[in-house]
Amino acid sequence: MSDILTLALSKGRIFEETLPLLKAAGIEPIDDPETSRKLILDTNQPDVRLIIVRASDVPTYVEYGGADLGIAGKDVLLEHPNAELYEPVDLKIACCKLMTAGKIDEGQIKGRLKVATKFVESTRRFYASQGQQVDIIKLYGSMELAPLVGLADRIVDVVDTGNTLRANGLVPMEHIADISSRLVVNKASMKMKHARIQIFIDRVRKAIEEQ
Ligand code: PRT
Ligand code: MG
Repeated sequence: MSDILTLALSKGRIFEETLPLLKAAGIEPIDDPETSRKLILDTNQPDVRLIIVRASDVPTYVEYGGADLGIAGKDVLLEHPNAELYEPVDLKIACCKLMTAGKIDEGQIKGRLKVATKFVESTRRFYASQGQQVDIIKLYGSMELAPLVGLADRIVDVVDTGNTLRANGLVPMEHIADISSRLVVNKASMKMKHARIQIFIDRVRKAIEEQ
């Protein structure tokens, strides 16, 4: 195993909210991923690098050792229930709720409920726990559209302010899970690079407590 520590994270919300935590751990990226086209970002620490991946790919990179560490939303981790990963820290960033939602004026729904979502695994488990049989329709984005065009009766999505639902005539209905981002660690890295990873974890934990 190389001496380099590789941390996988996604652009946007997670990157922005992770920056202060990285800084507290003494790590500062040299390039800004929003303006750089590089997918591997060097940091002020020569032996620490960041890789920029799709939010939903973070567990895959970390599980298979493409990265030692990663930062992923719990919504994403819940879609990988069998991933071999450690999840040592709740970073308490990018917080939101996983919820069902539907049309304000949906009226009587006939037959089996159709639910559109990119969170197939969480949706399946939620309705199973309610003892309700539903048809799940897998989408990759713009879920809010599905009830408006009759593709589905309901959606399952992450909700923060609720503005996106409201703007599309939808209302949040059932609460499925509270979501925040988690630090995940590759199991082999945790053994082979234990001291360095433990220092990183301790610094991040301290930064969260101080926030
Ligand atoms: O874009 P891509 O498909 O690569 O992935 P992504 O959309 O999941 O990534 P990104 O960067 O948008 O979100 C990364 C993580 O941030 C998610 O996995 C969540 O854990 C977390 N997070 C926190 C959110 C939100 N808040 C959020 N509001 N992720 C998405 N949203 C979206 C939501 O899907 C909806 O379209 O924002 C809209 C709702 O927001 P409100 O404020 O209108 O309710
Ligand atoms: Mg997105």
